[in-house]
Formats: sequence, C-alpha cells, structure tokens
Amino acid sequence: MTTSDIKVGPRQQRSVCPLDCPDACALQVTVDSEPSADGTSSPVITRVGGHPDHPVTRGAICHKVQRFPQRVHSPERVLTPLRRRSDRPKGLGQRPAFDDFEPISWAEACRDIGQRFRDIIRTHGAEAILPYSFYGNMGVLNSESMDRRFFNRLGASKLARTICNSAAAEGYAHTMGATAGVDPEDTPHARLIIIWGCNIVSTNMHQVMLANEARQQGARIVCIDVHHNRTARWADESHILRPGTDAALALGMMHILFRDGLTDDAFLREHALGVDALRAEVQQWTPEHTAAVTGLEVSAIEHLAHLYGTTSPSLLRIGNGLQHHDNGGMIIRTLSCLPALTGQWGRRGGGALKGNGWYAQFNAQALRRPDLHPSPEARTFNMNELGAALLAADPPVQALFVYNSNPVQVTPDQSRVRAGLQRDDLFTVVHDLFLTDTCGYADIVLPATSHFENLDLYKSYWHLYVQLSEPVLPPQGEARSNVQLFRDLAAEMGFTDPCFQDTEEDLVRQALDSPSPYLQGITLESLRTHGWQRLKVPDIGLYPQHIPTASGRIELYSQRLADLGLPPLPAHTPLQEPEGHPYWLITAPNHRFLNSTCAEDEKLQRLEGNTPTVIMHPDTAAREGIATGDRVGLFNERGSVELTAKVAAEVLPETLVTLGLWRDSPEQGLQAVNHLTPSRPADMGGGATFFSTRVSLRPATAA
Ligand SMILES: Nc1nc2c(c(=O)[nH]1)N[C@H]1C(S)=C(S)[C@@H](COP(=O)(O)OP(=O)(O)OC[C@H]3O[C@@H](n4cnc5c(=O)[nH]c(N)nc54)[C@H](O)[C@@H]3O)O[C@H]1N2
Ligand SMILES: Nc1nc2c(c(=O)[nH]1)N[C@H]1C(S)=C(S)[C@@H](COP(=O)(O)OP(=O)(O)OC[C@H]3O[C@@H](n4cnc5c(=O)[nH]c(N)nc54)[C@H](O)[C@@H]3O)O[C@H]1N2
Ligand code: SF4
Ligand SMILES: [Mo]
Repeated sequence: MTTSDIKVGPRQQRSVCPLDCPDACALQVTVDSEPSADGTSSPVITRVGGHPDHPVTRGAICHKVQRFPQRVHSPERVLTPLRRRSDRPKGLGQRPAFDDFEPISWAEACRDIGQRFRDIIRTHGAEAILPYSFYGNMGVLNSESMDRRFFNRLGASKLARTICNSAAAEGYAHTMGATAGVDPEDTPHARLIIIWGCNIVSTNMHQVMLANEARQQGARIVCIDVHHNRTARWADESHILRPGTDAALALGMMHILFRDGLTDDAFLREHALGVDALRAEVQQWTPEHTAAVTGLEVSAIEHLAHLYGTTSPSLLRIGNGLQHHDNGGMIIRTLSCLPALTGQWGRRGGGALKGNGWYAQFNAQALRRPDLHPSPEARTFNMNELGAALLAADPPVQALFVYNSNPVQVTPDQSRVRAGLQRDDLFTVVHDLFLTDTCGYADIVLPATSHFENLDLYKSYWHLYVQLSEPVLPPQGEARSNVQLFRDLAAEMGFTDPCFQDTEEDLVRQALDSPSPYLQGITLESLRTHGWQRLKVPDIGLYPQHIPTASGRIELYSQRLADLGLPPLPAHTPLQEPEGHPYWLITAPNHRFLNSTCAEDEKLQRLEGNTPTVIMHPDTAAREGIATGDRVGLFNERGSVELTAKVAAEVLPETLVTLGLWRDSPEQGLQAVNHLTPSRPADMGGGATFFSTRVSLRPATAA
C-alpha cells in the first residue's frame, strides 16, 4: 500500500478572514488531500465558509471569501521569486505577465536585494529606501511586526499609513478621546439606527444582520449618503446630500435639537464640555441655511432632527466614505458630537460607532521596535502622496519595497504613481501573491503566502473579539510570509539583534504582553484552545464613565483643535477642490472586490457587470447627451478614464458615482478611477481625499 492509497477524508479547520473589512469573520475551512505527482498527497482547501460558533459573525461570510479556495490555489499565483528580464522595460501601461520575469532562487533574490540596499545606503543613506505597505493582510504579525523591525533597523524613511481611516480617527478622538464606540453586539437594543456614509450591505454585512434584529423589535433604519446605494435600498428611509456637507447637516440637526428642547441637559452638564458655546455656534445653522448647503429639503432636516431627538437608544454607524474628503476629519468630529446632545452614551445600543480598533492594544513597542531606528527623526512620507515621493523627494527615494498593498491601484493620483514607478533608477521590490499592476514596475517580485499558510493574530476594528489563525496549508510553492521574508532579509543584511530570531509564537506572546486592561487573560494558549476571545471591555463600553479626552469630558469645544489652528467647535468647511470641472466623482468600493483584491477574479467581475459604470442623474445625462450603456470619458487635470454610463436617479445631478477599483484593461483602456483622484491630504491625520474629486464628462460614444 502506498501513501496515496490511504483515504484521508476532508477535515475542518478554524481560520480568520484576513481582509481589511470590519467584520473579521471567523472561518471554517474544509481541507482535503489531493494526490501529487510523486505519489504523496498534498492538502487543498475545498471550501471556505463561516465558523458557526463565532458570536458576531455566526457562520455567514461574503461571496468574495467563499471564492478563496480558487484564489489560494489559483494558477495565477506567484510561486517563486522573479527577476525582471533585462529586455522587458517596466510599466508602459501593460499588465505584467510571468513572461516579463525570470524565476530565481530565494538565495539570489535576497542577495540582489541586499546588494542593492547596501549600495544605496553607502551612496545615499538608508533614508533613500522607502517601505510601502497597508493591510492587504490584517494579521498583526504579517502587517506590523518583523517588517517594521527590519525597516527601523535599516534606518529607512518612514511611511504614514493614512490611506484609510486616519482623518476619521483623529476627528473622532478630538470629541471622544479614542477610536472606541458602541459594541456592535448591542445594536439590537437600538431603536433608531442611522447609517451615515457607510455602505454596510457591501462593506460590513454583520452590521446589517444585527440591525435587522433591532428592526424586528421596532427600530427604524435611516441611511444618509450621497448615493442611493445598496444600503439605502435596504433602509427604511434614505437621504441623499451633496458630497462633503455632512457636518452642515449635523449642525442643522443640533440647531433644531437646541431650539426645540430635545437635548438631554443633565447629561450634557455632567459629561460634556462647551455646551453653551455650541448652542451659540449652531444658531446660524437654521434649517433653511442647512438645506441650502446640503441640498436636502427643510422638511427632511426637521424630520431627521426630530426623529433623532425623540428616539432612544439611537445608534450612529459612521462609515469611512464620508471622511475621504478634504474636510473629512471635521465631518467625523462634528457627527460624533451628536450622541452627547441627546444623552445616548451609557444606554445599551445608544451612541456612535465609527470603529473599535482602539481596544485591542497589542504591544506595538515590542512588535515594531521603533527603538531600533538609528534616527527617530527620519523623514516620513504620507502614503497618499506616493507619486510626489517618487518624483519630487529631495534627496530622492532610490528603492521602494511594497508588501500588503497594491499602490498602482489603490493610491490616489495613479498617473503620478505610475510615472514615479517608471523611473529606471528606482529599485522596486514587490511581495504579493499575484502579479498585481504594481508588479508591472517591479525589479524583483517575491511570492507571498496566503494567510492560510501561516500563524497570525487578528483583531477587528468593529467587533470586540481577538482571534488566532493557525496554518491550514503548508506554504504554496516557494512562498514566504511577510514575517519570514523580513527575518531572511535581516539575516542577509547582517542584523544580529535577537528580535530577528523571534518565531511566530514569540511574536504572538509579545503582542499580548500588553498593559492594556482589555487584553488581560488573553494568551497564545487560551486562543489556541478557544480560537477567539472577547476583549475585557467594560459593559456598555468606555463612555460616559471613562472619557479619554484631556478634559475627561466629551469635548464639544476642543482646546486641542484651537491650538492646531482648526475650529475648536464643530464646523462645516466647504470642500476646496478648485472649480473648472462641474461634477463630484465618488469612487466608492463595490460589493464584490475588496479594494483591489478580488478585482482579478473573472467570476466576481461578471457579477459586477463586467465593466465599471458611472452612475449619473437623468438630468445630467440629458444635459450631456448620454444614455445608459454609452461609453463616457471622465477627466480632470490628473488624468482620464472611460466608463460605461448608468443613468439613474440614485445621485444628485452634480454627483457621479462609480464603484470598485477596476484595473486598466487591454480591451477597454483606462478605467482605473485613481487616475482621477487627488493626493492632497485631508484636514486631519494626513487622511486621503479620494471622494473630493472634481471631473468633467467627455461627449459619449454610442455603445
Ligand atoms: N465589498 C467590500 N467591502 C469592503 C471594502 C471593499 O472594497 N469592498 N473595503 C473595506 C475597507 S478597506 C473599508 S475602509 C471599508 C469602507 O466601507 P464604508 O465604511 O462603507 O465606506 P465606503 O464604502 O468607502 O463609503 C461608504 C459610503 O460613503 C458614501 N459617501 C461618499 N462621500 C460621502 C459624503 O460626503 N457624505 C456621505 N454621507 N456619504 C458619502 C459613498 O457613497 C458610500 O456609499 O469597507 C471594507 N469592506
Ligand atoms: N478611489 C479609491 N481608492 C481607494 C479607496 C476608495 O474607496 N476609493 N479605498 C482606500 C482604502 S479605504 C484602503 S484601506 C486602501 C487599500 O489599499 P491596499 O491595502 O493596497 O488594498 P488591496 O487592494 O486589497 O491590496 C492589498 C494587496 O496585498 C496583497 N496581500 C494580501 N495578503 C498578503 C500577504 O500576506 N503578504 C503580502 N506581501 N501581500 C499580501 C494582496 O494580494 C493585494 O495585492 O485603498 C484605498 N483606495
Ligand atoms: S471580507 Fe469581510 S464579510 Fe467577507 S469574509 Fe472577510 S471579514 Fe467577512
Ligand atoms: Mo480602508
């Protein structure tokens, strides 16, 4: 009997979804074995589903991740290190192909990188090297441990990881002190749920399940957005306003709450700072003025304020979309004042939820070792401004190391990003599972493991469970995890610090060795036993007993903001994009891609309609002479793309919406929307301003 005769049945194994999505679903993976050519057998994932026992995600997962067996075992995966062939120039707008590269060994790859890094450091100093990463894999080990140690020890330039939530994080903290809010498991207690700039049907599906429970008990669900999106269609009512005017709406609601005696004055006296100043400030925000700024009807504003002022507990689920604007920080700062006005904090299900990432305070010092950096004052680049970093930094960036991110697709002002990457003298290394468009500019491509192939520790930035994910498969081909990669590069560079010898288990222990009260009792061993554990967050969260602002109160007035030269009171700052182009363009995520991840999956593309569309109001279509199905050019000073028109009264006449980060296509031409988006930083946190984009439309060509 040979090994292949032994029938090994499928087994079930626990895992965690690694994608940058609030739900951080617990997965149940079916692994079977497949005979290999050499007579042995190798494990294959045949099914990925949700783990039924997880208290929040409860066995339900999205379509994207149900497709992970195909993704993990895809013939398109990069399985060996690759070096660009000398006769294949970088980029030039082509999609990268395996043919552009020659396979090399890991030893050669590490030697090439080490040699180039040593040369650059000798000639230009280590700050000529720039890491570029985000959360393509949310695992703490593979996103912010050995990698950070390596670049710190190297003395590289630093990266401000601002592309997602940094304006909101700062804006929310100015009011509430920390990125912490309502425990989503308390959602069913809410009687009013306002989903504000958050497309939860696509981006946070378990928030929908929890809100449906509230709805069964009589809760009303309101959606406030610039697009009548999937979530608006599911909600009980939907309000469509002008982009970037949400702070104005919140100020108008506050005006009515004060005017009509709908505020909880006892709560405000005890827990808030600056009530009188705010009351005076919002005098000017009459319903008429608010309507003129937001584009909403006066009656809608009165209705929203009264609903909010008379329903309790009320939950604001604040999204990421509305903070991807020039004024994004101040929008979130302003919205987060609302629950205090009606005294929601401390009532189960009442308050706001922008994110809960603050609670799981893993030991970042131990994981990332910032103390290893020889010059703590080293220059920092805002990741949104990658184009400028590559084209205009002085002294220049000589090497870029990309992992856990696909900047050619996700970073704003893509044409400048591509122009920067096109530089012949720039040495670019990309570590990924696939030949992304960023690999089209790489000198060296390194094969990354999927998260099914290594141990990692996960938190959610929404629910309150920490999870451990054990490997389900051995590394495929010659793939190496981020942890392994940077351990190997540290050895190549001759770094002898003991921290570069740490195993994955060591790293998990170090992460959990934190003074945070919320992590007490959570250990590698207990996670191994249970899979997940709830953070020790006090019942009903922090507020209002423990408000981690400087004053210990909810800061309706913020001295810190005044000191920064920003309005100390909640404010509406009109968007700054220069005139000249008539439309706002909102480039939000779609249902079936996860940023640029999954955008290469043809089945998911088909389900998304095969082609990116631009949604426009019938009046706009009539004025521009465009019909559904026409190809439409969108352009501004940064670039142009061509998309397919969808005419629908889902947006205001001044707004255009397109969903999903599609790749430029050999057949359909330029269609990656980040050709159009601005890289300038938002008002707070150096945040991204993707949605403060102005564009013009070009005459359509008939379909
Ligand atoms: N299916 C899917 N799920 C995802 C992702 C994905 O790409 N696809 N991405 C993941 C990531 S990284 C993140 S950060 C989250 C993001 O998920 P969300 O928090 O839902 O944020 P967005 O989808 O960016 O935008 C939400 C909504 O904001 C609206 N919006 C834009 N501008 C404004 C405005 O000025 N005011 C108001 N009120 N609304 C506005 C958009 O129309 C959109 O409907 O989702 C995660 N989950
Ligand atoms: N126009 C516009 N642009 C946007 C947005 C938008 O709404 N509109 N959303 C923005 C937001 S909120 C975000 S968070 C960013 C997201 O930007 P990114 O974090 O760059 O997101 P992804 O496109 O998912 O790319 C992640 C890459 O990491 C790779 N990867 C996955 N696991 C691993 C691993 O273990 N190791 C390595 N080395 N690689 C791995 C994946 O294959 C993928 O290519 O995009 C931003 N860009
Ligand atoms: S992408 Fe989000 S909803 Fe889908 S499985 Fe992952 S965590 Fe769950
Ligand atoms: Mo994000």
